[in-house]
Amino acid sequence: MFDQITDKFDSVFRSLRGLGKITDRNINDTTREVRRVLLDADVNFRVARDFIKRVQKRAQGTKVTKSVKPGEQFIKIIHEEMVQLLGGTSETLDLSQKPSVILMAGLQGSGKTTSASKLAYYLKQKGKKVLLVAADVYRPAAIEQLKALGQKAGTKVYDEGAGDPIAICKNAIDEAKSTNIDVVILDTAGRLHVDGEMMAEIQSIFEETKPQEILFVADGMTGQDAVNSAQVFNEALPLTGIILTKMDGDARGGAAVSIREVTGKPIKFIGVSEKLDGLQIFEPKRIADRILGFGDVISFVEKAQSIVDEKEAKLLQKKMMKNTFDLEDFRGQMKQLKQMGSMKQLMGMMPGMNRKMLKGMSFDDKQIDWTEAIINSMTTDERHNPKIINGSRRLRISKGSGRSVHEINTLIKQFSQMQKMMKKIGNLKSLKIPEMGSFTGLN
Ligand SMILES: Nc1nc2c(ncn2[C@@H]2O[C@H](COP(=O)(O)OP(=O)(O)O)[C@@H](O)[C@H]2O)c(=O)[nH]1
Ligand SMILES: [Mg+2]
Repeated sequence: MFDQITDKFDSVFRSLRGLGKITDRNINDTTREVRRVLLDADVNFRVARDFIKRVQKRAQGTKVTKSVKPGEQFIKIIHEEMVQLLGGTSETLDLSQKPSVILMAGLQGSGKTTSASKLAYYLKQKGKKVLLVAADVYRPAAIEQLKALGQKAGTKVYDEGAGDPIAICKNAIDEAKSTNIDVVILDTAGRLHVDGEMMAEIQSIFEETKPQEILFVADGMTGQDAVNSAQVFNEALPLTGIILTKMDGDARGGAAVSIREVTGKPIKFIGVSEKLDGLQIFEPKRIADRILGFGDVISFVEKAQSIVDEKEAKLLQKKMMKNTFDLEDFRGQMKQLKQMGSMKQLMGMMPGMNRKMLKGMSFDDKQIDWTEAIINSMTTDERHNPKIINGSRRLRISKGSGRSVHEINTLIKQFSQMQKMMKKIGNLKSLKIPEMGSFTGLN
């Protein structure tokens, strides 16, 4: 996601960081560069222009205040403005009615059917009873596609085969009322291009069903085309939000950055894979971090949480507090780390990691294997109490693991430092493993 734009911002920021003073000259230089980065990423030119103006104005304001790191302050302004441009905070769905109706709108191939099913899956996990409605009646394959996806998501699909889409939607809502359904999702037909007939049809569906949510589904790969069609749909229908799909591809970022400002409507979700679980709530700060190359702490934590067993994590925490964390536990941690992917991938998600620097760095993932081999060659006693590992034991472990004595020394030394650190942390009795929710508002 956004690799190109991120790399370019990275180099702009690198020259900014060394800045001794904010002057008119470097404000102009920097904003000119930022503008070019945005335009290269296919950001709408008006959006780019206005963004630059806001950044310029705020940077001018900081000229007089004495700052320790003027460059960092400049970067902060760009970041804050980017978060605002993306909508500031994330917006949720209005599901206050029973049943609530969600209308999916968009061009053919944008991802309406897929997103409708992903939404159904998402809402089902939140305990909602969902009904998917096959209102794209023009291609039999479209109905079959929705039925298949609905089955996978474990939600009911309403269809009448080919028929009048408006009547189908109304009938489906009637059925939802009598069967205690919480949310009805209307999957409508799109065309390849904006077309009068399609607009008339979706407008009639809107008038007859009075949906609480009208979500415009846009293919994030298509850049400004997505923004232009969003604008047309926004004039025809009171959109309540946007779903930007295919963000797992090499989307340049132009649609994500422009669509909110151009339509005035929030991006509510992004599609990040073809699979049912490939839907994420759009969080402006998180996306701004990604675009600007600040790393993605949340993805990192999510990834960690998907692998780390919660019970095990609690146990480890206890051990840390009691200071009984030993090399055996350490080996277990290494294994989990390995499961999370390559070191390079993980480092890339860490905030503050310079992407260019990362590219040139060689992380040896074998290091983990070697460490594992060393620990494997120890006896249980040695793992529990590394202090007993004297010279002759070191030699034996070295032979057994095929690693040098020097490496074994290093590992033991690092481990004892780690233990010391843990002891300190363990003394902070209030240490808690944060719940996922508390990470979403990360600053
Ligand atoms: N990689 C990826 N593919 C997607 C995503 N959303 C939809 N697709 C694919 O895009 C194609 C068109 O999607 P579909 O839901 O049928 O579009 P519709 O015509 O608007 O209903 C399908 O092959 C989907 O699998 C996404 O977020 N990521
Ligand atoms: Mg479809």
